[in-house]
Amino acid sequence: DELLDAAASPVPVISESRLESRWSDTRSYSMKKKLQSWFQLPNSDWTLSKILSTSGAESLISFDDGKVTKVKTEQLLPANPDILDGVDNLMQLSYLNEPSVLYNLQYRYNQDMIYTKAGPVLVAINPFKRVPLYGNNFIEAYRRKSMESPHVYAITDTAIREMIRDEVNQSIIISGESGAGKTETAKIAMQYLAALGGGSGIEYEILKTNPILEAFGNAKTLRNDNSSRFGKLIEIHFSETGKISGAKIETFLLEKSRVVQCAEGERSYHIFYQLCAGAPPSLREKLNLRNANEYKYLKQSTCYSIPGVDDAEDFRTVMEALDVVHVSKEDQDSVFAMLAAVLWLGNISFTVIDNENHVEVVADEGVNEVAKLIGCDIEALKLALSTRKMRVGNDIIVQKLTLSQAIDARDALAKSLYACLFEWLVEQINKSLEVGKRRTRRSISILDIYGFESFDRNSFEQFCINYANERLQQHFNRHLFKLEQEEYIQDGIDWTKVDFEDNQDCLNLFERKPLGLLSLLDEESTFPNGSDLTFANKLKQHLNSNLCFRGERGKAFTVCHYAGEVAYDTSGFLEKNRDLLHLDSIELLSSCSCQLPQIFATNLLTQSDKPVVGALHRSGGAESQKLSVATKFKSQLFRLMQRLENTTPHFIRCIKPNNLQQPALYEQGLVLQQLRCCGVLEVVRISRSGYPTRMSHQKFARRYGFLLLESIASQDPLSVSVAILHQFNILPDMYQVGYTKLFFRTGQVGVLEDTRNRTLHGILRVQSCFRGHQA
Ligand code: AOV
Ligand code: MG
Repeated sequence: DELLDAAASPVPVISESRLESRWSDTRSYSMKKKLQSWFQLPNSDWTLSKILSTSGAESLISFDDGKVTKVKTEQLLPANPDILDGVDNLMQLSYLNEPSVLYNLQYRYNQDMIYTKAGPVLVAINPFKRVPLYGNNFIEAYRRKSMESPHVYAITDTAIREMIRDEVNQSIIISGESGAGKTETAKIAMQYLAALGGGSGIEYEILKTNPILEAFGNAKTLRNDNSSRFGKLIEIHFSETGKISGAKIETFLLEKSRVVQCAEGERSYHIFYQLCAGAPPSLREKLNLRNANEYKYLKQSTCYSIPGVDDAEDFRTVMEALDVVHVSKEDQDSVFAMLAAVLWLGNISFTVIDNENHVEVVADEGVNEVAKLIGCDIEALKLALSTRKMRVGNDIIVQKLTLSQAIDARDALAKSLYACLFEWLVEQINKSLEVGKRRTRRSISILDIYGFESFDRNSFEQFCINYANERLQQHFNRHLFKLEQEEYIQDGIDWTKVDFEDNQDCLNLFERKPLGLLSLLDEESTFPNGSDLTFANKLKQHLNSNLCFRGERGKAFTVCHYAGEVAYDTSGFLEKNRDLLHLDSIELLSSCSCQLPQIFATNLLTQSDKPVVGALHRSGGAESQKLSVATKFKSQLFRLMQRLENTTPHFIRCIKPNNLQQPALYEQGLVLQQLRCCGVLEVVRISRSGYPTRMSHQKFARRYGFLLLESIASQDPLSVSVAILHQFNILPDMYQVGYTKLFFRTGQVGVLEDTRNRTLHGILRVQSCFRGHQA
């Protein structure tokens, strides 16, 4: 808007030098000097070309380097006039085609302007380097509104203002694929809220929850060195005077399998490496800590460090942060003891004792340490990991476990310990940030979940993560679509509702009962003879006609997500969905002398509907029956969506410009794929079918009035505007006149703009001729 406003000054003068200064690179400037169009190169990147001539279906175009070639005219897409280079809202583009959008974002990105609006949505392109856009001076500038270019600060500022003005809860919803920058963006938003709503000191605590949750809930993956492995909603509450009064954090489905296994090149949760590297000597001794490479759980991926990350230093940050959120030193010690216990659990091994593969626990340092750390009897621990109590009729019998059952029991205990610890920590943090019971309408929630993931091998975790993203995408679609249409209706223009193609089909594939992915998974998980293979077969049997589903060979299936196809391998699905912990293990925990294991045991038991002995599992063991992971996650997501529905949403779409986590590398294809699938282009497409360009009657008259060839009777802006529209023969279905604004279909203003530029350049030439004469 700034650009357009400046150009619409009453004296229509644009000097060449001013135009040129907008291009630090003069080469690109000469490239763009004339009317240009986009041409797609064989590598799929788009490049600007100049149309020399067009005859029928063919055009002769020239490139920057002077090469001339003949192409099909349909291969060309119109480029925007120079004046629109680097506009800060994509809505201002006359041509909303993909190369134009890509070019505009890249133009800005190259100058560290990583934020751009796409209509109401903020697009953030990950710079993978420090950019000089943050800190107190910027916060102050956005607060005073002396700075208006798109920014997380600006969108957060809007949220605060709307919260106060409308007394409606707000939400800032951040999405984008893994590594796109959601978590960083969430922190930047929190920084702004803390700065504006600070004063009570609670804002400091809120900021300190980040290093804690990242240490316990983030890990290095192949996509992101600091990948969130849980979803998070933080609801920040404000007092009547606009000061932060408290906050509440809700977390979603932590990926607990990572504790016991992770892929080559990835790491387990940061906190383990931090503890091993940064624990002070007294703590090391107390926990009998080793280096990370001496723990089997950490060793399996042969990746211990992250470039540029100092785990020891980060451990100190976490300890400080725990102090700030009032976790007592004693509790902190218990937390570290639990972490060490998890690590030592992984080192527990078994020996086979008979030819039926039954095992005993090897009496070594591993069991000793675990027993010491959680405060249980060594023999009880050995029994819990190698046997299972079963009820047969009225008798309880003890059955020995096979090697693989014992390993599963051990890993299940490690996973449970860690997940319980994570939940407990969040609970402690929430106590510290406590919001009064009174519900106000002054809160801002920030949602930062794990981004869409597609690896070579995708398992149950990706299945859940991508399902969550699918849900979120729908929320995004519905809201943007609704808002878009509301503006038309408000300004009184004719508007037949545009049906928007959304991801409902894919959601149905997941959620439909009884023949949806989740239902079928649950059903198979309760069958005594169900296996990953029977599950996969059942999917193929029932879902093959679904367009979003494709059965693959063996245990695999593919889902067509909004963000792309993902092939899932069902290996482990049932086990992970059941997420069973033997009652023996829960009993063990409740027998511990340490406080945390006891608390965990209680929580595990209350989470279960009711403990059922000997009923459920094919192995006939005693397990606590509870809701499946998928069902629990689904209802959690539903509740989340309900809560978000009651807020005014503000959307931020993070984009990853390359897969190498490198600065200054903008891969057009990758960006385009994200723009397409994560909905930005869909917002743009909605705008296309609508009237993306809006200008007030006044502004339109001011900007183009001088192009009128005939003088008209009335000088009021609307009459002038209508006269311009007639003169330029803009067809009636290409625009609409609203109460306050003119609404144009895409491309329409481009024609006017070209004429205006040509006329202005004409005036310029005349002026410089005139100056030449004078000299
Ligand atoms: P994510 O949250 O979207 O991924 P992150 O927020 O963790 O992604 O960002 C990944 C990395 O990108 C960060 O660790 C930073 O190095 C860099 N980065 C992101 N945003 C910025 C920024 N504004 N300025 C500088 N560097 C940035 V995942 O959690 O994997 O979905 O599950
Ligand atoms: Mg993240």
